[in-house]
Amino acid sequence: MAESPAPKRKREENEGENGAAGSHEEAPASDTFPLAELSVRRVLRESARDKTIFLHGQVKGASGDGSDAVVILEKTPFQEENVAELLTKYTKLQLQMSNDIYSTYRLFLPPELNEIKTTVVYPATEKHLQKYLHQEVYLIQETGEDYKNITLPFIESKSFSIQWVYNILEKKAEADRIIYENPDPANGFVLIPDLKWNQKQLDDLYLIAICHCRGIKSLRDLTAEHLPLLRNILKEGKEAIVKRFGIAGAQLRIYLHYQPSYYHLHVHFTALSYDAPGCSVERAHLLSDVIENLELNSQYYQKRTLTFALRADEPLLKKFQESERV
Ligand code: M7G
Repeated sequence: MAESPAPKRKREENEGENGAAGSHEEAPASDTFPLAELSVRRVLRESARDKTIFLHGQVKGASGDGSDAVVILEKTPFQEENVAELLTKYTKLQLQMSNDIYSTYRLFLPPELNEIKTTVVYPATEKHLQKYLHQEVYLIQETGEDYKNITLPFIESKSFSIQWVYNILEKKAEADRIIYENPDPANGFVLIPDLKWNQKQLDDLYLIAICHCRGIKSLRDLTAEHLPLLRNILKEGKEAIVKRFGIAGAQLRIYLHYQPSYYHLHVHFTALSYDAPGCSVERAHLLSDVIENLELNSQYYQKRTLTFALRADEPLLKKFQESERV
């Protein structure tokens, strides 16, 4: 994305306060994952296009207990303001081929200009391994009845822990990363950079708004009663993002996932120009549409059929197959 001068200025102004360049982003040594002790078991998924690899490993050695870990390595987008540095501070330029006016090279950079975003889930559960494993996908058309009979009992027994969500809401984790908060217990929320975003460039901007109110599992639970909460998230989330990052509401994609991975209501905010993972039509529901649908009919999301994809070995797919709904 070509950054307009205004957002760029915003980034620089805020770098010390919230940007990843700030030293507060570096975890204390005791919290650091022992990457060197990881033995890689298999590649779960890989994408040449996204320049990402998902690894399943196990930690051995003194600090590890042989538990599973998911490690995601990702080459990050270029930062416009650093490109000039890349071209002057490189350590080696190796010619690969040359033909007439065309040539290709291998450019070697000093480590500080060559970082890899690394996301760790440790200890990882079987469900985390499945989440990242590349698999065939199947489309489910879940009626309101299917939700009550199949999905709800399943998510009540088997969904991911949402402790990380409570840690954010209770300021036990990531408190210094909060971009905005409306503290109202019923209609308030916390806006925070998503795990997927390193905050170094705006091209792949990704934040999430997590509502304070507990017990709203997903889109399926929403009724007109939640309209004040949803309107707050839409309006105040946009205002906070334009203020902090200089990106206007019209350049944001604001949506909920159905199914989500974590069953505590949250809303995704991504840069419109960024093809964010999970923004496909079978998963993303624009918050503005959700609000209008609830204004038309309070029971909209209890009644209508919702479509989503499930991967081949997800246990929920098995439940739909057992009920002959796939
Ligand atoms: P989702 O729709 O429930 O699932 O979204 P998805 O991960 O399949 O998209 C949850 C969102 O929360 C995702 O965008 C995650 O990247 C993000 N997320 C997950 N965790 C465990 C954390 C976390 O610990 N901190 C933050 N800031 N974001 C997280």
